[in-house]
Amino acid sequence: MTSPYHQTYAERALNHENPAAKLLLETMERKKSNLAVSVDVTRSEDFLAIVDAAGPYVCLVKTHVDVLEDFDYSLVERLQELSKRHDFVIFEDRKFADIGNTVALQYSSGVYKIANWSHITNAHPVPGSSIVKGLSSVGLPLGRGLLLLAEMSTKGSLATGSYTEEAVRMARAHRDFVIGFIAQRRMDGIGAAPDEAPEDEDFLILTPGVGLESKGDGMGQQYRTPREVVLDSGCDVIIVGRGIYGSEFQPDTIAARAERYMAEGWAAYVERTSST
Ligand code: S5P
Repeated sequence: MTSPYHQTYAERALNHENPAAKLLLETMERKKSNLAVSVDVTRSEDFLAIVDAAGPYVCLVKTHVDVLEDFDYSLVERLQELSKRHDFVIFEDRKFADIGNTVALQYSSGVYKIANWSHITNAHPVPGSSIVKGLSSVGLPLGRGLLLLAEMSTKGSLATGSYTEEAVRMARAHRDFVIGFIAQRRMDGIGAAPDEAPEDEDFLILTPGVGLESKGDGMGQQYRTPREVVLDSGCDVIIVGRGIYGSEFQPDTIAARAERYMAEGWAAYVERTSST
């Protein structure tokens, strides 16, 4: 069987049963974009302006709704409208990290009610597989998908070696809900004995720490180019935040930068899928 590295997003969509994974892969194929925009700003007005400007070029919008100072639930409705208009998937980057019972409450309830609107969310594997059980009790009936943080982009990250391997084993045991990883490279077969990894293993790899103009941010973030991430490391989605919205919220600049990242990410994917 061809490995996911060489398969097209459309081919891989057929292998996934989880609705959020399918939706993401189909959206990537339809829009010819493997770019996700990460929108980390504190004013709803800026947030919506960035999503609207970058929306046509991305397969996914990644949010941190808890940094919005003027959040109210109507923002979610606006975001959902934009998601329909521009055809993108929504990923709240909540990074859950608590016991099963607590994360189930944090996911379903409170101010944000993340499970109601976010197709995809993520969790740190640090509490063990009970975290997947807790989140899945809420998200699976709603057709949501979960990413585990198997690696991080930051300098000195502790998510390496056997921790990363355990994260992959945890995902392998919950393939209905865990659709892939936040990681810096492909994870298929990691941590499995040669006869253990299922042949059809296909995890989605969403990768932050992507920038064309800088190598880092002075606070531990490390950037690689779309080509390094998609072609050399075999990741599926490039996540770009400040590389797209920088320090200014000019819609023209945001659209132009998003278009550039989209083109670079897609060119790397085309090169990858046409190599043997
Ligand atoms: O390892 C990680 C995991 C995540 S989800 N490194 C990251 O940077 N992130 C997130 O990606 C981070 O929380 C931020 O929202 C985004 C990167 O933003 P940028 O502005 O540095 O591109």
